[in-house]
Amino acid sequence: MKAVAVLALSLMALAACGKVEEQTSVAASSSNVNGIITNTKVLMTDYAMRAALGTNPNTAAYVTIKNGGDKPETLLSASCACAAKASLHEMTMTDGVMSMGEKTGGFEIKPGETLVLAPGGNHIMLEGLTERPAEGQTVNVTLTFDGAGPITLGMPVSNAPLAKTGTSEEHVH
Ligand SMILES: [Cu+2]
Repeated sequence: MKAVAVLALSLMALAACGKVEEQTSVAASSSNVNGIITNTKVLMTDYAMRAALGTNPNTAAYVTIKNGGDKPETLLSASCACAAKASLHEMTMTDGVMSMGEKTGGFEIKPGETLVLAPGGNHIMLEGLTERPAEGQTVNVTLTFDGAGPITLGMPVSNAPLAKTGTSEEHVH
């Protein structure tokens, strides 16, 4: 019961996009990967969309992108038919207060480097949802790069995107 309560609390905290919680560090080792998509130079893993919560008009999507090419690659923009507006959001800390805002010019990924957009950090912001993405659905999000061009990902929708499943907790005594 205790584990369930903690999970529920963390979901509530994460549902508000502007609030950052430290427990989201597990995102990098996600088991909620729907596949790997490679487009010559960029490798995308750990992509997912957070399910629409209640009447919240906004949600977020996440992806990890590795630049396997020999030139810098910039993620310029994102788009989704599911929302009136999709943008790249960056988390910044100012005077101890975390806030999010649009990343002007996009995210540059140098050769061999990896861009992580994950819960609690930088993310794809989806504002003015025109549908209500729900757990278990797949929603297309298109990412546009300066070199690799547009790449569309079928993102799995989850109430706890990129979170580990809870089954391993059963072994704790
Ligand atoms: Cu945001």
